[in-house]
Parts: sequence; C-alpha cells; structure tokens
Amino acid sequence: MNSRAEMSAPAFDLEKIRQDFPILAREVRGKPLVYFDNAATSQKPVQVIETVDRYYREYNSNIHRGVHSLSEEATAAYESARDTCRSFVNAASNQEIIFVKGTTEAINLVANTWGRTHIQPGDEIIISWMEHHSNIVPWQLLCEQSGAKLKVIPINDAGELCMDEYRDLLNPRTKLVAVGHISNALGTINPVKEIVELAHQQGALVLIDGAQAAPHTVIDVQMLDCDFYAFSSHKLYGPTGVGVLYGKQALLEAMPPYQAGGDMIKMVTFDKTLYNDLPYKFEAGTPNIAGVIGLGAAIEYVNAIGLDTIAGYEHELLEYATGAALNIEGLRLIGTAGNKAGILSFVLDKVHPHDLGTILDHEGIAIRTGHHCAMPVMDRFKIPATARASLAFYNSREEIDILMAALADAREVFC
Ligand code: C6P
Repeated sequence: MNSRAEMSAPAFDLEKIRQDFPILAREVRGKPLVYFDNAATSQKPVQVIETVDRYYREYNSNIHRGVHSLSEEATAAYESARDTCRSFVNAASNQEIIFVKGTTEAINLVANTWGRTHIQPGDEIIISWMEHHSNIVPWQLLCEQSGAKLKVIPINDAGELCMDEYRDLLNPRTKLVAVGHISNALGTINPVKEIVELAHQQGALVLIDGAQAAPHTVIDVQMLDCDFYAFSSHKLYGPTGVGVLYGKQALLEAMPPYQAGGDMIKMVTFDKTLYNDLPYKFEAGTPNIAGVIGLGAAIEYVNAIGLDTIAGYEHELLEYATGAALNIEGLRLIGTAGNKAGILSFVLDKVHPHDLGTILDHEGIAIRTGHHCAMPVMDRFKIPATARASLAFYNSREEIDILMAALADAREVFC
C-alpha cells in the first residue's frame, strides 16, 4: 500500500459484483442476458432480495403501531433505513427524509402542498426542456390551477442547458426552479449547484429530480443547498414502489400534509386534527415497509462499492461505448454533453428504434426505445423516438461489444 487513497479505495471486482445479481446469469431467447435498460429500472443484488425476504419471513408486521416484538423490529429496521437515506444524501436530519412511492410521487407532493399554498397568479415556475414528464406535468397542473406561468430553459444541440437563457428567465416573480440532475433521455449531468445559486439569488426555491443521479453520483443536499431533492429506489438497485423526498426542515414544517390517514396525525376529533411531527406528517397510511428496508440494503450495497468508484467505472464504460457507437455508420447520438452519465441515446439510419429494440431482444439485449417520457426532448431533436442503452456498474466492455455487433448487423439488414 502506497497511499491513504489506495488503502481506502474499495476494490472494483466486476466478476464478483456480477455474481451478486442473480438475474444476470439468465438467458433470454437462448442468449446470455445483456441488460442495458438500467435507467428504466436496475437489477437487484442478492443482498437486497434477501433483506426483503427476511422481513417477510422473520419479522413482517406493521410499524409505529404495535408494542409487540415483531412491530418493534420492523419499526427499527424502517427507521434505520431512513437514517441510511439521510446519510446517503447528507441531509441534516432524519426529519428531512420522507418516504414516498418514488420520484413521481415526491414531485407531486411538493406541487400539491408547497405549490398550492405558495403559488399565486402571475408567479413563475421554471423547468427545463430536458425534463421527464414527472417533472413537467405536476407543474403544468399547478400553473393551470393557480394562474402561474411555466417557463422552460432551452437546451443546445449537445443536449446541455442554455445557462444564459436560464439567467434571463430568472426574475423576482420566479418562485420555483425544478430541474433534473441527470437527464434520462440524454445523459446530461446538469450544473445543479450553479442552478441553485442563481435561483436563490432571486429568492426562488429549487427542486432537483435526482431519479437518474442517485444510482450514479454522490449526492450532497447540504453542499448543493437545494430545497427539495427526489429519487426512486428501483433505479438505485432497490425495490420498486418506494423513493425519497428530501426537503429542508423549515419548508416541510410549514407545508400542509399531502395525504391524510393513519400515522400522519397526533390527535383526531371531529372538530380538529393535530398533525404528526416530521417526517410522519407526510407518510399517511401503512407505507411500503419491505420496500423501505430493501432500499436501505441497496444503499448499503452501493456504499460498500463506493459511488465515486461506480461513477469512475461507468464513465470509462461510457467512453468505450461512445467510441464504438461512433464507428457504426449511420448512427447519430442524441445527447453529446461534455458532462455526461452512462446513457447512450441514438438513432440509426432507416431503422425505427422500436424495430431495433425487437431485433436486439432476439440477441438477448435489453434496451429501451421510445420517447423515454421526455417528449419535448424528442421534439427538440425533431425525432419521434430514440434507442437508449443505459449503463450500470455491473455492465462490461464485452457486453458493449455484443451490443455494437448487433447494431452493425441490424444496419446491414435494414440499410
Ligand atoms: N424514468 C426511464 O426509463 P419513477 O417512475 O417515479 O420512479 O421515476 C420517474 C422519473 C423521474 N425523473 C426522471 C429523470 C426519470 O428518469 C424517471 C423515470 C424511467 O427513463 C422510466 S420512464
């Protein structure tokens, strides 16, 4: 060992990592599965699967309600997962971590509670051209209901935000800026810290959609100083149906509840209801207990490898894939930002992306095709759809080679 860095850097052993993901050993249509649809949902390591299995086998019970041992164990595991999530995004307190169904619900929560109480006619909300529909439609609805205006930051031909135009859009009427940390359709990593700083100078709050960032990059909400941050478990190697809304405590305290029911109250009479403290005020009803505990296990798994290590490996893989893709005649990459995560969105001469998806499936390769719930991005590039290969740390160069060979074959057949 030569240095502290070498001593502390976790070893990245791809073969060992792949063995943690049982599904990677299966075949599809007689070929080994090559899974490149990680941006839609990622595969789950055995550590997550077993954690969820153990909950149901050994201590399944409701939380925050029972005095019996099983309920106490389940409550402790659920709250321990909250602490894991707090530390994952470096929030100041567990009260700032709200468990929701996923990124979509987190954004809808903010639009429906903070939005409905703070947004007035004439106010402005800024989003960007590269947003997922989950970070467009809730704000459109809020604007329709409140008389506020929705403004959109344009993107350039590389798929990067036009920051000068963003500066021009900001003004004292801007009440909220809602932007994605990483674009699911383009792979662009947005300068979120700068976006927050500029918004705060005008007194606007910032919500960051971190659905695509949480699995691939270190998140530090205190360093970013964002007001809200949302992410989903299922893209982060955890179970589906669960996610996190981070919000600054003072903001969450002042927001009315989102849904009403059990666990979000302190006292109910027919005259008046006293709401529970944070974070429970926003967690009405029996939550996805197994999902939350599984999310905690997923974050522990990712932490053991190290997000810096993951980001470094995925970056190398992206560079390799990009180089290989550019060698395929007629292939046009959509999204060529200087700062990019492991997403390769492309169109191939004369081959419709959906046909490409079907051809690749016959080779055991899973990619996503379509508009990726980001229709304005497709409009911006004047295309109906793209084929998208999205990478994870368990993917290999050999798998990229298989993808590229299949693309070259598809081109031969169609062109
Ligand atoms: N994108 C994709 O294939 P949910 O469904 O709530 O977990 O996440 C919604 C969402 C929000 N923002 C971004 C940037 C996203 O990428 C997604 C989900 C998937 O790209 C499914 S459409």
